[in-house]
Amino acid sequence: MKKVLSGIQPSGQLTLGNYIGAIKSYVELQHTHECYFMVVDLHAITVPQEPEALKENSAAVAALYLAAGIDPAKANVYLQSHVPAHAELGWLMTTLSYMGELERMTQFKDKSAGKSSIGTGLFVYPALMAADILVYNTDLVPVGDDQKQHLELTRDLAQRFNQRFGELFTVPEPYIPQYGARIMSLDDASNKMSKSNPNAGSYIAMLDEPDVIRKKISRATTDSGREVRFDRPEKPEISNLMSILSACSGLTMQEIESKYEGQGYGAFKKDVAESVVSVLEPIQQRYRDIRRSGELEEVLRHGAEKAQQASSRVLRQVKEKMGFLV
Ligand code: AQP
Repeated sequence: MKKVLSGIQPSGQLTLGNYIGAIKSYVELQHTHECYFMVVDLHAITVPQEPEALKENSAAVAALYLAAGIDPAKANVYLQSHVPAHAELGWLMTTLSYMGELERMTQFKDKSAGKSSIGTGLFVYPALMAADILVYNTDLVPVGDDQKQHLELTRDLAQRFNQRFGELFTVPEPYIPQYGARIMSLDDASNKMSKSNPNAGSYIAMLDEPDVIRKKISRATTDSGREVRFDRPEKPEISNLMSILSACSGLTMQEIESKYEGQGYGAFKKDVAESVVSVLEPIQQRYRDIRRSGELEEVLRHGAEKAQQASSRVLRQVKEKMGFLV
């Protein structure tokens, strides 16, 4: 069975972007692959996090995984910080990476832009992400297209290691959903929808109340004109809402275009909102049950145990090849 690994940072409330671009694929992949779905808390601290908020957000991300349909009997669900091999291989990968290649990462450039002091963790984090993936010899990594560059770096580091120390790492491939690989912000379709955006109107949180979702979508910026047409360069805002509707309803872009022909934006936006509510409302209900039940702790402990077994085998091989006494 091929292996899949992915993770989401507990750096705020998960958004519809996280759901469509990541979690939705996780749920599908668990049936056909050996899956490792982490809460990447070590990544979250590359920007400052309040300790209490980090704890709550970590539990919330894990509970949302389960609520969205990830089955802990099929997939390993755990916190990155509970499996020390990640941080250990992260250091080894850091020593294999070059300043120049890390400096080229657009996410680093975006997150550090305009800051007077930039954390070192933010800079070296792609090496930790590479370790997360390589420590299981992962085949496939479901990522939104914003993460493609980091995956390229992972592939380079895997090949560099294999050339220098002998074949060991699987060189992983990205798995990118056709639509929804990049859900954009509701107030400006030139930015991706992001949980750390200070304007809550720019994103739909997976735990937003249905009426809040309706309000946010009705207020979403729209392009001029009244034609519902998928055309990212000419109609970025409408194309974004179409991607959301397509991901939440299963309709193709063509079906959406013909359904709203001659109707203007009003009816279309209403249906986008209802499709999102119909996907998120049952997840929210299950989320509340999971948080109340107290089952999370056991799921995370069990997931970490299995991940620990798998990762320590590969880490040992890495250390042997690099010349550590093991
Ligand atoms: N807007 C998005 N559209 C599609 N996919 C998205 N992802 C995130 N936002 C979108 C995918 O979700 C996974 C986990 O992302 P993350 O939360 O660990 O980091 P991120 O990509 O930096 O997400 P955010 O919301 O923008 O977080 P902050 O604001 O904390 O930096 C990834 O697979 C990502 O592609």
